[in-house]
Amino acid sequence: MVNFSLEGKVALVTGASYGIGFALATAFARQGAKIVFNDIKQELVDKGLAAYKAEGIEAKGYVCDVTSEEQVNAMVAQIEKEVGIVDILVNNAGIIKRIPMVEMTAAEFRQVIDIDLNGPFIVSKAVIPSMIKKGKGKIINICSMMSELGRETVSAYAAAKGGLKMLTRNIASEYGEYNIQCNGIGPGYIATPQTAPLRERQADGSRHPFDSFIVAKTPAARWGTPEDLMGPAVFLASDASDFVNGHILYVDGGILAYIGKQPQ
Ligand code: NAP
Ligand code: GCO
Repeated sequence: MVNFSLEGKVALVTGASYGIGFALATAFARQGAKIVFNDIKQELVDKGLAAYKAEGIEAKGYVCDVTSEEQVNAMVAQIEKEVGIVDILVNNAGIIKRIPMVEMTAAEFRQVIDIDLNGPFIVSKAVIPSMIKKGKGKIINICSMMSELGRETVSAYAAAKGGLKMLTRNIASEYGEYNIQCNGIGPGYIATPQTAPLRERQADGSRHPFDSFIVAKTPAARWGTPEDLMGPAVFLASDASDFVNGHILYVDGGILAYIGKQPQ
């Protein structure tokens, strides 16, 4: 019997007040998981709690910056005390800066690496010891098309997401013997606040050139939605994927397989 249930499991999704993280946490809750999430501002945690409540989900939210090992360790200790050991971790929190590399400051580059790569390291390091004691655990890192491809202006993000792909494989390699599975989800281009600038209508009401470009590059001929990621995430969070480890599951509508539609 294939088991996709998450009944009674504690799922921590970082940066999950809205966007992809919120969608994944909602999917986990519908499979029976207890949801805990964090954001860097109380007002966003409160906004997230209200949004979960509107979905009938009694989540618990914590103010925590994933780049702070002190804040992360305190949050995980509080979760273990108030809710239970984290069974499922989704390293979702992330930012992007779209700046030509030679114009990007070292501080801007470091900030993206800190949140998108150091953050998943810090949070994974905080939850793995209890997963080892429990004899099982699931870690899902939210990678990207930029784990495989580059493009203008996203050097820091691509470096971070490429590193996150290899961190995923290394956690799988180092902790697989403790029945911990660490996999990645590589979303394609998803309609969330993070990509809103790439979809903004032009002054004349026409589509953003990047919007048209992505639709032409995607066999599905559309942007993805956070809902498209729910099923793959439930699979990787459930017992159904216990023999899947170190894998990056691309959920991209086919972009990585496709040369792109020939211009008419
Ligand atoms: P989003 O809408 O910008 O949401 C990102 C979330 O991360 C926000 O809740 C944000 O909180 C939080 N966050 C940022 N820095 C944080 C920190 N230091 N500590 C804790 N939380 C922090 O992004 P999204 O589109 O949902 O993307 C979520 C993840 O998917 C990211 O890792 C992104 O790189 C990845 N991804 C997105 C796409 C896409 O097309 N949208 C595709 C592939 C991968 P604040 O609002 O307080 O900043
Ligand atoms: C960009 C986009 C992408 C998406 C995503 C694609 O500027 O190219 O923001 O990076 O966020 O990572 O998988």
